[in-house]
Amino acid sequence: MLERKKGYDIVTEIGGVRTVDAAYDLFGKRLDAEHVRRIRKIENPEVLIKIANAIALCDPKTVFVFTGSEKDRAFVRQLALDQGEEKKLPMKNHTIHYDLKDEQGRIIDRTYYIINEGDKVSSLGQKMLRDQAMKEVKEKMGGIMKGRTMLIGFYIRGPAGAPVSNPALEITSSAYVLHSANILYRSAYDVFDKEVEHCGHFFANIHSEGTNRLEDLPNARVFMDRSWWTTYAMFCTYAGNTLLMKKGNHRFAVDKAVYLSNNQNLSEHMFITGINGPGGRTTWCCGAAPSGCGKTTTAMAGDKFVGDDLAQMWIAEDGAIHAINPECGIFGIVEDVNREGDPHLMDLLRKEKCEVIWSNVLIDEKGVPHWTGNGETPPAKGRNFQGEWHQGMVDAKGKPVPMSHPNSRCTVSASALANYSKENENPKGVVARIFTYSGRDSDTMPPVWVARNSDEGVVIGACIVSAATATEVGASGVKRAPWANAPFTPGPLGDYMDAQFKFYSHPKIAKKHQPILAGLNYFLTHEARGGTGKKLLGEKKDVKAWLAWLERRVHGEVGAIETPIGFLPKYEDLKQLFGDLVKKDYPKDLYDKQFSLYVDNIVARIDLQLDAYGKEQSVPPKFFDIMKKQRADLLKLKEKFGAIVAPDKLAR
Ligand code: SPV
Ligand code: MN
Repeated sequence: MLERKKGYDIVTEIGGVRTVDAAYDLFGKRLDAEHVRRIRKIENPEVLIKIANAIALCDPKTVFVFTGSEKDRAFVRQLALDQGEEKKLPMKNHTIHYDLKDEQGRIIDRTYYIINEGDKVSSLGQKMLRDQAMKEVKEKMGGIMKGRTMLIGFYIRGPAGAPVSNPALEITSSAYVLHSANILYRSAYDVFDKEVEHCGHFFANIHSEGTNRLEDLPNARVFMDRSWWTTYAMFCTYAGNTLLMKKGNHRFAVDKAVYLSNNQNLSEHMFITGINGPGGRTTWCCGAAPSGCGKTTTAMAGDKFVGDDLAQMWIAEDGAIHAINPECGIFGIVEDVNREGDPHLMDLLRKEKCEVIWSNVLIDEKGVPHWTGNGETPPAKGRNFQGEWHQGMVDAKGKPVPMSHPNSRCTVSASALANYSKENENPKGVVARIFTYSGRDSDTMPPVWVARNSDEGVVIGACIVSAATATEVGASGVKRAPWANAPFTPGPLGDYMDAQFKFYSHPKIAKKHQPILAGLNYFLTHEARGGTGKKLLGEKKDVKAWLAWLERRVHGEVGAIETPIGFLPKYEDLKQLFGDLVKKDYPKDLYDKQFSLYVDNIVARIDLQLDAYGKEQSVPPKFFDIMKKQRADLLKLKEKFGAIVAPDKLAR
């Protein structure tokens, strides 16, 4: 359950502005004439009151109302340079931003949902009661913008007019944050009132980096108020902690889909990409993967790029699942981005194509960015996320300091990509037919498999596991990563799972638009399949073959081998697709390694999930039924064929 507007709105409680007149009064005192004129163009009372209270809380010296004009965009870029948050690089419109060396990812240990007494939150999230959160916000954010400029931006998460787009305010003292917002989101100053009226709500985000010293980091907080759809972030700069229009508001969109959409919306941590098929058709695919597991690369492997991080879906009147990307840019990890695997993204990074905000990479003496895995010759020295750097450098514990932080990023506009699709601007979205789930799984699941029905597909999503990545500060080991969306799922996972079951089996979905749900895994190693070493069995570019196989499968053009975990591709089909699309041979022995069922591993994985979900509240019984049936059927196979079952044994 989710109760909107329960308890009090913290910023209003602290700021004390409760009427439009009081808001205007405050604007008159705090804004210059031009910005009063700008803010007066906004008429929605709740928006005006929220902004006035943010000003009252943070106490900035000046207030800048961002209209989205070219002139305003230039102002924000310049301010980021003047405030020292970004530095110009020799390549035109490229800048570098550094986050403090101890804030190179999301600070999950200092991130909280603000809740009311009795509210249930996900077992994977931290919560704080409203009164306590108010105390912290007041203490830590009171007067935090003294002597500074507050920037106020109006955006829409998604194309204007789409039924699941959400208007959002970004209020910050960081010009880097607003600059990033201007690349990643659609500015909506002119249509903000209309969009708020259409949706009946807006998301609000208030951030200040404060003094931004290393010693401030213990005081850093990320708060998300589920009842008032407002976020607060302080003493931090990493965009995943500060540009809360991204993952902060994604969490609100997840709540909205799970609790308020009648099972007709989903909000997912998924890319959206179009795959060209025979006869000139395009089939749209959405895919989930935990942060740092190749989601951007998979999106780029498509022929028509829409988005690489977030997807919001709804079942439309035509009986199809439509999807939009709430964003219009990429905040992408650069590690391992290279010519071979990511030619389109490389073009933006290495040629003078568009604005790029680099973060936390190495800048050499000539002002050129470098990062680990770029396939180029590394420089001897330079400056990176932790200061001066040289080849062979080790930290105080003797550990090598990498050239770039593994969570180093680039912020670019998606429209600059050679494979960008204008469908990203279509308020009707794209009709999505393929949904994939993947993780960083070195030893268990095959590169691609398709669920036999939507319920089994939901279970594939529920069972993603992944090696920890650098996107969260302090994370290590192998973790469960349900739907790759659990870090952004505010409510109990059982509620989320129930919403997934109901969405994908919704009677409104027409037969001809029925989607397929599939698992993907790029990370099987030689050592897990009888060889030696941690080298991967596949290559990045193989993704094209897996996606193409799914494209043919959803159109009923390729057969499959039925197994207890779902359908596996047939060798001949893959061989053909590898030859045509990846331009390489696909040997049968590689197929056997990749697609044989390693029964003991899969059963161990099922047991892990049964155990973990057994401890969660309100998990639909269907989940346990499916897992137990798969387990029993796998053990039957083992009895008949042994612990390693080659796909040919199951082919009929
Ligand atoms: C991710 O980590 O999933 C990202 C970047 O997309 S962040 O904004 O940190 O969430
Ligand atoms: Mn993400």
